[in-house]
Amino acid sequence: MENRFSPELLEHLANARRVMALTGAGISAESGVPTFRSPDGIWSKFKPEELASMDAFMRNPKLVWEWYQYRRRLIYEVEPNPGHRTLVDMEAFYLRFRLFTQNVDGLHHKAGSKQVYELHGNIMRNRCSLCGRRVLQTAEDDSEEPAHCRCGGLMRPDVVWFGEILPEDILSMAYDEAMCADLFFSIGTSAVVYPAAHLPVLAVESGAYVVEINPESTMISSKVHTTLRGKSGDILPALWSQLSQKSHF
Ligand code: BJW
Ligand code: ZN
Repeated sequence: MENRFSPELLEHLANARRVMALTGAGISAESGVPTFRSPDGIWSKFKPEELASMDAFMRNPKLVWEWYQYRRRLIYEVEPNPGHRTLVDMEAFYLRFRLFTQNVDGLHHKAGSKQVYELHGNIMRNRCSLCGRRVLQTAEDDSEEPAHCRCGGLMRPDVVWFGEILPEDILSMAYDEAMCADLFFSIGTSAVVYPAAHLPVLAVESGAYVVEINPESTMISSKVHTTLRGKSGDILPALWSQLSQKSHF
């Protein structure tokens, strides 16, 4: 097999002890889930401020609910791709591997990753906007507007909207991990949404070797050690396979 990756990168992969991966919408693109900011992404058809904020939900709960129902139907139909599956192999291989995702689609779990930290929640769960009670969404639920909780509050998707804080325990773990990692992957994210976008930069500043996998240049491309240009569903398996041959594991 052709040696596509630098010896330096393979050395880092072979010797890493603490590995962190941060994924974004791009890792699910090859599964058929649209990204947010690509030319044909979700935001090209909808304005985020009209849909992904509490203000928007309070203004027009039915519209926001319909948008989430549309996306849920799409996500129920799709399967993880080789990019997701390579992260399952990495979790099994490394002594300490932590996977943080901005994605709400649950595809890492579906691929078989055991421990996934979801920074922006999960689209298949709902949460009461008043008392916080959480309920799983069923595949059969084709409601056209949000239900009321038993407390009277409106149920909403259990995701993190603009202006809302991320789950504190998960964010705090992400910061700790980024500061201690010796190898960090930033995969399929435009790195424009904070605080998640700060994690790869923090990892660089804390001494990790940071690898970005993305077909396009992003806000962090000039700051990381290596950028692998291409689709994560191609790059991740190729990288892992080349490493396996090098290390004979
Ligand atoms: C491929 C590929 C392939 C294609 N293979 N790659 C500091 C500075 C400035 C602003 C702020 C700041 N701190 C907070 C803010 C405000 C705001 C923010 O960041 N705004 C920016 C837009 C400027 N952040 C927040 O409000 C956050 N809350 C917060 O900080 O609370 C504290 C606070 C509160 C109030 C005031 C101040 C502070 C919350 C952010 C929540 C984000 N929520 C969303 C929606 C989730 C629910 C849903 O899905 O509906 O999360 S927005 C959306 O963006 C979604 C994503 O998780 C997130 C990131 O997007 P991602 O994953 O990077 O996707 P894309 O589309 O942008 O990029 C895809 C990439 O894939 C591209 O690069 C492609 O090239 C690549 N790609 N195919 C690999 N095959
Ligand atoms: Zn309630």
